[in-house]
Amino acid sequence: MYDLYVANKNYSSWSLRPWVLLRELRIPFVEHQLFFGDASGWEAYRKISPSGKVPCLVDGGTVVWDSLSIAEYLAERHDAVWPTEAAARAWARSAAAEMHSGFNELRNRCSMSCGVKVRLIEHPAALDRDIARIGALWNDGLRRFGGPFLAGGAFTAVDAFYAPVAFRVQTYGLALDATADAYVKRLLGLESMKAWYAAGIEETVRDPPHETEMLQMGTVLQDLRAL
Ligand SMILES: N[C@@H](CCC(=O)N[C@@H](CS)C(=O)NCC(=O)O)C(=O)O
Repeated sequence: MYDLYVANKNYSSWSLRPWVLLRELRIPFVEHQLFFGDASGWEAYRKISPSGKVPCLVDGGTVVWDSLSIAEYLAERHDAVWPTEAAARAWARSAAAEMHSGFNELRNRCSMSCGVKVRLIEHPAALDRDIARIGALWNDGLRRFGGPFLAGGAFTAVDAFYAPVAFRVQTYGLALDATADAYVKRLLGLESMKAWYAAGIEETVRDPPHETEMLQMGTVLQDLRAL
């Protein structure tokens, strides 16, 4: 049985990736949750994960401490993590890597906060470029491999890597074309995503740095989180 360490479901986009992947592939795991701001919890966690960051997967004596590495580790043990067809697999890996190492403007300006609706104060060209690229990439995958998921008929790791973007689109009301928008709705409608969201809005712990960052970037229109 795998142990997966994640942080606050409201905020932690990196944690969501392996969590939603494991859930969608029906791979059993034990979840351990840390909360931002709980200094002693994170201190203890550094003895488990060398980077001290979430997510981290522990499989017996093996520690895997990065979301992309976790996907690859799981792929060595479970068939359905990446598409079976080589061209689809290459596309999916490239798209997941693009998310892993890019889209900085989207990531910095629109930090994940599932339970909140925000109107951005500024909408710079760099953000439009990130959103346009994501829309084009999704359209390409959906058309090339026939959907309803990015690399074909099944949810794979590439969908897990873009799952946090679906929450960002919902929070910040980001405009996408109809095909990309339908894909966001498809992701948000997955049982795993609904469970993550429900747990996220039930969280009462607030992380001041995340809240401050969000308020610097936008105006909160609606806060659906439990008090
Ligand atoms: N490249 C890492 C990034 C992980 C990451 O930045 N995690 C953040 C939270 S979402 C974290 O753990 N921050 C805690 C800290 O920096 O102390 C991955 O993909 O797993």
